[in-house]
Amino acid sequence: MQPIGSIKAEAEVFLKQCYIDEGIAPIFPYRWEDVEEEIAETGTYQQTYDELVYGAKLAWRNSNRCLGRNFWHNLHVRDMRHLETEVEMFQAILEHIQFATNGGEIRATITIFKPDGRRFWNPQYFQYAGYRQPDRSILGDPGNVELTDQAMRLGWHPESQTRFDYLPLIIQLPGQEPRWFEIPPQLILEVPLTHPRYDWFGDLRLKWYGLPAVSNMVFDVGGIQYTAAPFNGFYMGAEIGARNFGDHHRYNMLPVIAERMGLDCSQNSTLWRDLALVELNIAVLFSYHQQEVRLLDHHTLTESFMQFADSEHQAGRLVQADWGCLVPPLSASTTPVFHTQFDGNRILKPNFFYAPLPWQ
Ligand code: NRG
Repeated sequence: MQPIGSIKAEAEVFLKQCYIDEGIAPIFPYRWEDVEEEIAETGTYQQTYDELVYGAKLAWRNSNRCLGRNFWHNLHVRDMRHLETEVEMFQAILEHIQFATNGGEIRATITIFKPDGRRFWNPQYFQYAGYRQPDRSILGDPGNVELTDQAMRLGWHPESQTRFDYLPLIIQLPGQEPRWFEIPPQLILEVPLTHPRYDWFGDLRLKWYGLPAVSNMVFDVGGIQYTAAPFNGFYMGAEIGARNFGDHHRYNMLPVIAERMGLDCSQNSTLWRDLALVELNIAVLFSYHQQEVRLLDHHTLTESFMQFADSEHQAGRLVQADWGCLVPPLSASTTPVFHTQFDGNRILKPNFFYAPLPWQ
């Protein structure tokens, strides 16, 4: 529980801004009177649906590491604060998945649960397990080894271990043991990767999911911390092509692809990694487009981010940005963001924050 003083101070700043921006400033004093009373009586206050919607959009706009912020106006906000049990929450997540996936026409969506410390252990709805092998290699996604250990500790056991097993969704209510739930596979839109010129690419049997839904960040708004408020936008191709499959400590596919391409991998200076990286990214963009699953390439998305910066300036606001996170992980200097110095990297609220790992 946070001190009343800080809830009150943050609530006042947030609500004032909300009512001014929404063009209903004259209502603010009445609303504030009620909120002050509610905080005095209960130590906290209930935000209205409209305040929640406004706050969630602002939190997105304030996310210094997000390149997709030009779309901040288009966020679907699902108010699920009335739900109590893990089963009810899981049901709401399945609905989130269906609504947001929308047959590939991904819709940016956030589902907000009761702000009582409940949380998801998974960083995203969809995460592939990473299994430790006897020879110390990892089967699956090495990025998820710890979460996989935790899921197994809680009693989850996959029928057979493959490179692409979805981990169960782990939900924990305050003061209780976490419970896990398996997401029905038919709800998960997946994209098998193929390449427009390399027929052998399909033989690698790579695939990824369409919906990046972040479930481990705290939505912090007006003095209230929504510890379970999963949200999604859509992918930038390079998240998958450069990082998830390209990183040495993830699926590490560059050596395999370079070999299939017949590149000379004996020296760094042949740039075999760079050549393989570009072809891998082409495969991601090509496959998602062909299957009509919404995502953007890093050129188009960074251009859209520059439009966001322009419109923010036109609205008289500064653009807070974490340059190092916004610059795409390949071909950085071919994108406009690389050549731009933004106004600062201050953390404004409302915003989304990381919480400490739940099992530590
Ligand atoms: N890089 C991660 C996903 C992080 C969030 N990315 C988004 N978020 N696009 C990955 O899975 O590759 N979003 O809300 O759209």
